[in-house]
Amino acid sequence: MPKKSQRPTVAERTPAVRSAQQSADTDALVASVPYNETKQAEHGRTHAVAPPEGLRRAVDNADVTASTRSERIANDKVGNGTPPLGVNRTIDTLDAFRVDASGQTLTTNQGVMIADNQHSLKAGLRGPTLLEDFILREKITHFDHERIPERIVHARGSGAHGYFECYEPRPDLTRAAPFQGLGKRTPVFVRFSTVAGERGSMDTARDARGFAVKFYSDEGNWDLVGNNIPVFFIQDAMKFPDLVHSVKPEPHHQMPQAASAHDTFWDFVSLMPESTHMLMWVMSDRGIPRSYRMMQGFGVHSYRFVTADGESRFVKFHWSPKLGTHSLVWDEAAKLGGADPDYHRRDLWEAIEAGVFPEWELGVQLFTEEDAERFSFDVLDATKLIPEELIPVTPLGRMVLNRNPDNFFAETEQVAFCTAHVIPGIDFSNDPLLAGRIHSYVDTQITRLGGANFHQIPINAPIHMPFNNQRDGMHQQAIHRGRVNYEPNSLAGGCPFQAGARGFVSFPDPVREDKLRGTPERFAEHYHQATLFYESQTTWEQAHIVGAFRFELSKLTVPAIRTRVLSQLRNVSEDLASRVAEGLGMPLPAAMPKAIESPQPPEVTRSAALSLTARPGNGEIRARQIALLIADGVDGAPLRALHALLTESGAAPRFVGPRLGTFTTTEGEMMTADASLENSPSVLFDAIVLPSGATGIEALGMLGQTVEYVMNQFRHNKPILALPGSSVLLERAGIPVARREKLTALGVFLGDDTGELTSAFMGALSRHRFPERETDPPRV
Ligand code: HDE
Repeated sequence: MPKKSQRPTVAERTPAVRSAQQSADTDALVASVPYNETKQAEHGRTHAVAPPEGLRRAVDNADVTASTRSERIANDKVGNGTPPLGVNRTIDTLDAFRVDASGQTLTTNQGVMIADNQHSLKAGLRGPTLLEDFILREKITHFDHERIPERIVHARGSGAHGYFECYEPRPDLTRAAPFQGLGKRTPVFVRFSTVAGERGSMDTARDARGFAVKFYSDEGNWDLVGNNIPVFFIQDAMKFPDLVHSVKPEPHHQMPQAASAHDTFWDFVSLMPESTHMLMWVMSDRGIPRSYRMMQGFGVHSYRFVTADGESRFVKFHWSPKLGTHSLVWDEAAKLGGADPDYHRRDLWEAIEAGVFPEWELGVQLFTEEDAERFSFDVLDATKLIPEELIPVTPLGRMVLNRNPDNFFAETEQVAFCTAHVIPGIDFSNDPLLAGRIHSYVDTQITRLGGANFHQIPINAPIHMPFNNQRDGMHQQAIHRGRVNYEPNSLAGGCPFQAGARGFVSFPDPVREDKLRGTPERFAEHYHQATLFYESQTTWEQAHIVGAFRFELSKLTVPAIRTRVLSQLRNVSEDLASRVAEGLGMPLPAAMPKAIESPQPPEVTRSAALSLTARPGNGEIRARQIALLIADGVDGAPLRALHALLTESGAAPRFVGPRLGTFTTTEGEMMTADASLENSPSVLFDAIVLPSGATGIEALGMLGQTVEYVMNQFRHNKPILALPGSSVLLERAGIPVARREKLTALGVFLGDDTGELTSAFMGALSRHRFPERETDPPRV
């Protein structure tokens, strides 16, 4: 090819000259590749683990790789006629896709201005509507197709944008891009979810929570699709459809919604003893988190970290919330389902809107093949965790969520996570559950998001530009320039060419085995870690587990399933099994026979890290919801002072009255209610304040809703501040007020000194709950 400087510019060339030049340069380009010189490098082990870069040639004349020589014709639609060489615009930032109609007129989808958006086109004012009304038909047709299939599991969820920040470069552990710079920030999108419920189901159902993080790294998208529980129900992907069918609403009548408390679920899990460990977690308070912001996340499976030198270690991922791990209590969760089905969605949204950005630390448990061999359990078994006593968690960075989506559908609904989305430095283990997931997630998007091009939807597109020879398909957004859609090629100078060792190279894990369907021996031990979990809980956490099993099993209609579950629980703990049996009024059956007679003994029988109390959090009360009850005749001054103090601390105090509107305080001032006892029941609040002022107290005391408020706050172990004189409201709710010190220790503050009470209350808020208050059954 002639040198660039000697060539006429494109404008100088006549069409005939351009055409001749294109042909000559094309021929020269192709001739510069007389044979496929990379062919030799496609064979042998050395190249398999360190593949070479692909064949390529520079192309000076853009006409050579163009689809058409007319590509320099410009207009408002095709652009300015500058061929986009080496660019894939479909990955533009979300800003490029945001739509805002400020100052704009209504148009059809074809950009035609709509004169009248009120009326369909009719033959006469009272006449028939005309088929030619393309405006009406376009509007209705689009509306008819607004919904897409919901996720088959994890349908209900909420998402937010943010970033992952690396503490320090860790090339010694992995070459994965997010871990390669001091303070390096990688954009993320996170979606939290429940598993079983449908898209409109309540947030507070007892369930595992999804914790899916998409890292938009500069080496491609990495999705860490985890849960708030470190283990799973099953060991092999083959059982996933059975598990999900059993927990979803029963097929004959589609009940119950978002609940595992029904026959089919317990029938299945009691025949699948490997689910016992996960059952313990779901029946614990982990199944009813206070907030997405206050739960841990886990990658669950063993993955691999791989360094640039090809060194690999296994890794388990842990997200740990800065606010600590906190949960609801069951009675509260059930009531919240009615009071605010969007409880977790609202909490996440409002916290981010308020600038209270949720934060988690990402840590890893790192272990070698040899460590894995030594353990009494198999690290490929997703029903087992690795106790932190065996392998501690190494912190690598933090994640902050600081931006709500613009549009729920475009971002949160259309985001497509996939365990197969890994980047250089991250690889898989042979966990058979993970293998099924690697297939499932892409597969499901093809139906859910309408075809194979879902990766081009803005929220799913990487920031690292994708180039390949995949073409066409439903909803293709890219307009691929040129005629080359295959590799190797010489007509496009070999581009796009393979990256060689710079790209993703699978860790060369040696495999030489018989082809068979089966499970390794160590997978057959089903109970040690369930026992470990139960034994590692505080007494109140154990009581909640007992209560949860009792509740769930009490909902079954087939007594024999209850019996079977009890026999399963006997293999976990005699204490647990007998307390659940007692609560159900049933005798204890014989323990279920175990799949393995003499398993290896467990290394750890108690692990402090498994209790929620291991992570109290940083004690901050920002974004916590506090109700201050008001009515005509309350003392305004102490309430206003407290309101100011709470606001200053970043909490979200709200005045709650018998109705909305204003009330007159004892000082004769007006006080406005932000919410009413009717529209905002006490379950929505983390704490309440009962006012002083005899008339106001009397007015509130007349209302059954006040009694309910106080009763529920007490039953749900949340702090209660009773300003002077208001202890009568406690009494009406059945709370014995005679032993004041005892109540103080239980987070109920009453007395005459407002200042003292306030400081005790503020301290109690950072503790969240006082489970010491509980009795089973509740006395209040
Ligand atoms: Fe999923 N899972 N899963 N899962 N999962 C889906 O993918 C699947 C499993 C998890 O916010 C689906 O895009 C199989 C474990 C989360 O969009 C689907 C198996 C863990 C989310 C799917 C599992 C998860 C999903 C449905 C067993 C914790 C929501 C829609 C082999 C580590 C992601 C979708 C989001 C979603 C399949 C087991 C977590 C059908 C086959 C274990 C957080 O592809």
